[in-house]
Amino acid sequence: MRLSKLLLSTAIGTAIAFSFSVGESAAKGKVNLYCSAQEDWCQLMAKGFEKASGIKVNMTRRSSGETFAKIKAEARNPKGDVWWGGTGDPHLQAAEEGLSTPYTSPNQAQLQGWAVAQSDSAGGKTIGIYSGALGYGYNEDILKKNNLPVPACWKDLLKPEYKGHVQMANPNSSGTAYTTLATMVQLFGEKEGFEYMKGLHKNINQYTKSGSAPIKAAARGENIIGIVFIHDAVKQAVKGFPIKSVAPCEGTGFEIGSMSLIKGGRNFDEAKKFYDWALTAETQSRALEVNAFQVPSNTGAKVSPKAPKLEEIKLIKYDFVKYGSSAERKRLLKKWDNEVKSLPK
Ligand code: S7P
Repeated sequence: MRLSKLLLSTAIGTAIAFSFSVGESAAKGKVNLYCSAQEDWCQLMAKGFEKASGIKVNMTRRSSGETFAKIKAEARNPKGDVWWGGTGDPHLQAAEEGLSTPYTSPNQAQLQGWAVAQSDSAGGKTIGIYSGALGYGYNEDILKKNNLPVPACWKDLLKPEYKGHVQMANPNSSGTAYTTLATMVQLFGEKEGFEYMKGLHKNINQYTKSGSAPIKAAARGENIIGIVFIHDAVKQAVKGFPIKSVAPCEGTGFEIGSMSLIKGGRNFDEAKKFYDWALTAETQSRALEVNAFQVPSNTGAKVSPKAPKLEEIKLIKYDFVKYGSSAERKRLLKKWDNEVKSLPK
């Protein structure tokens, strides 16, 4: 296709994608949104779409692994229409297990290559909406009060002096924690990666359900170190809590936060409208209103200067196809349950 023709078709596509938002306050319909980002961002997305489209949004917020399990349990009688947010691995697993539907948005041309690659690897059944690096954060005040050293690496978290001071989520329910497990396996190799998780287990005070809970607990002074996405630690610091974030010295994994249309969803047309709207630069720029500092997938969306700079972080070559596959995710979670979670502290 010649460039002028390509630009024309992109412009027409974008116009179609936006047409519903203009003067459609009278539009009817509803969409059931399953949301796996932070509660405040989920609320903003739900209200923002209602305002832009006139379509009613019923939003339910759950962690990534929990949402995957819910969609799977409801497969014969789907109750959700669109799954927005959460780490990409369970979205890929949903695609492989036939729980989501392929769709190509007219706005796809505006996205970063990594967002489209996520879609391509799943036959168009999911798409990248943001990206962010894994790391950890700590409460600087309590760390000092306890005379603890400042950690800088993953291996630092194994030190006996941190016993009872580290928190992470359970990788079965949380996408953040599954990313942690898959990162250790890729960074250190499977044998050493599991030894690392076993060593870490000795220092863990609690496995939470939600991925960002450990850093929220640190912000409240109820925990010292939380293994989370770095943007979730920055969010607490921006709120004024004494939280410092760490991009571990050995290197680290990252997520491609994703969105999928749920197969058999009863409000498919409304779900597609939400999907198109969620990919626009304008919608993605609104993340900054709730201090969500992930890297947006739309190339035109605003990025805050406070956001972690992925190009300055030593990122591993995270294999999303392998670690988002149904067999590998199930295998690693079972192994973690059997060999790590069951160990005494
Ligand atoms: O919105 C922040 C964020 O960290 O939450 C998502 C996360 O998967 C949801 O929490 P769980 O770890 O409990 O699943 C991330 O995708 C996102 O960056």
